[in-house]
This record gives sequence, C-alpha cells and structure tokens, in this order.
Amino acid sequence: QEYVVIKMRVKDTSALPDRVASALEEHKDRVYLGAATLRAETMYGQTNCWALPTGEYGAYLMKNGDVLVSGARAIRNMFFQGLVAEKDGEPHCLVDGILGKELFGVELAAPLTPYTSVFVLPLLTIKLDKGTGIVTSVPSDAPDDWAAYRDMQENRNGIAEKHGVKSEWCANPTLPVIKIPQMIEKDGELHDTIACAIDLCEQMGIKSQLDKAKLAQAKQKAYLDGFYKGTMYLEEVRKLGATTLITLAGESIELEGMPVAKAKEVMRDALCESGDAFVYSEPEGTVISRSG
Ligand code: ZZB
Repeated sequence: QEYVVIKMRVKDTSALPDRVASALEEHKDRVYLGAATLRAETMYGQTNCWALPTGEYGAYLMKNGDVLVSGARAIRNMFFQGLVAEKDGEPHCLVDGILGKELFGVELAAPLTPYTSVFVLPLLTIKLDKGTGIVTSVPSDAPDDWAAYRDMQENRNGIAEKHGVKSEWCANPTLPVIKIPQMIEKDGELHDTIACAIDLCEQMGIKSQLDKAKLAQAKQKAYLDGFYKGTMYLEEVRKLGATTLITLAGESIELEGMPVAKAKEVMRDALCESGDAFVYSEPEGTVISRSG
C-alpha cells in the first residue's frame, strides 16, 4: 500500500505542550503533522485534521531536515525507506509520548486548501495499525470525516465537549471538490452530487462517527464512484481565492474538470515535487507490532 503523506505545518509550536515545544525549538519552522492519505486529489477540500485522543505520537527528524509528527509504526517503515534521519541505528526521535489529545486545537497550514488555518480535532475511529495515525479531513468526500466533523460542530454524543473542542476549531465550511454524476438516490431517481460524503450520510441515515458498519459501506461507494465517475469541481475553492492550476515538471496544468483517476496522479506528483508531500509504502497485510 502506497500512502501519500501530506505535510501539515504547525504554525506556532508554542501551542504544543511545553516539553514538546522546547524539544523542537531549533526546528520550529519545519514541524509538520504527517497525514497519510490515498486521496491526494481531494486536498483542496481539507477543513481540519484528526488525531486519536489516546494515540501515541512522536516527533522525528527526517533526512531533509523536516520534523514529522507521526505514530512510531509508520516512521519505522519510512526509516527502512531511507526517509528518516538515524541516531544509534534507530529513527532519530526528538520527543515521543505525545498523546493525540495534546494536539487538539493546534493550528496548521495545509497545502492547497483555501483555508489559511485548519485545526487538530479528535477522531475516535483512527486505527493505529494504518498510516501515520494522523488523518487529514475532507468532509465533502470522506463519509468518516463528514460524520465526525458534524459530531464536532453539533457536539453529537458529547465527543466535542469531552475533548474541549472550541467552535472556532471546526468553523471552516465544507468545500465541494469532486462532482459525481448520477450517484445519489432520492425519491427513486439518481442525482448528481458535488459532496458525495454528505449525500451518502444522509441517504444512509448515518448519525455519527460511531455508525461504523454503515460508514464502511459509504466509504466503499465513495471510493468507487469517485474514482470511476468523478471529475474535479473547483468553483467554490476558486471563489475563496485558491488557484486551480497546478505545476508539474515545469508545466502548468488546469485541474477543473479533470477525471479523478488522472487528478489523483497529477496532484500526488505535484505535491511531492513542491515538497508539500512525500510517498512511502506499507508492507501489504503486515501489522508490524514491534515498538508499537
Ligand atoms: C483524505 C481523504 C479524502 C481520505 C477522502 C479518504 C477520502 P483505507 O481506505 O481504509 O486504507 N485514514 C488514514 N489513516 C487512517 C487511520 N490510521 N485510521 C483511520 N483512517 C485513516 O483508508 C485510507 C483513508 O482513511 C485515508 O484517505 C484517510 O482519509 C483515512 F475523500 O485522506 B483519506 C471515501 C474516502 N474518501
């Protein structure tokens, strides 16, 4: 499995717990939360970032001088792939034992999204055996994200209150980025959608992030229809001032209207080229349990 890691920059490291901020002082302009995604083409629609409240994260020095906050398991894979700096034969960890809940409310700058700030919020369904354990949120196209974002905004099941989430941390409106024709069933007819996750959650009666079985089904459908029938739909993003031209190998490429299957590759490559992301692989079907 190849993941794209989106670098979400910590705008002010003094918002991190004191012991973390002081350990990272020397690197404070290059500290990123590393969000693993399979959907680089949706990055214009990022509204926030997710961490697992009880998840354990560390800040690691990368070979290029960046500091990446991630779970230890993904770092080990990146280390084997030559991306992480070494210390005593191990990944160079600057500070470990950072709990997800210590990251809530931290302000980040994320690539492509027209929002100047996105905040870290709690997601209870993050799995520690996948990706970095940090997840970027695109509520328009990921049913899990939409259900959890609405939980935050409306304090459904008391999750937001329990974790001290402030309303200004979940104030970025959801942005459509992909149009899918004839996908959503309503009154016995099929309709186009520009925010398939929202429409799927409504159609399937998904009430919160805790509706796991239905969310798994919705995610499957969103992946399939998005990939095979979706095209980039960036009108609203453009209205907020973002450019929909992306540069790749010295060429400027217009993304509006591009099929998702193609935009996925173009945007992954462009984000990697600009230094806003990088790719790493996870061994198929292997759960590495050593050191977390
Ligand atoms: C942005 C995004 C936009 C995502 C979208 C999905 C969608 P999969 O398919 O099960 O491998 N994710 C990443 N790591 C984790 C984790 N540790 N625990 C829970 N969720 C995680 O899941 C990969 C996707 O799940 C990733 O891609 C990430 O969310 C999230 F429009 O990043 B994605 C229909 C899905 N749409």
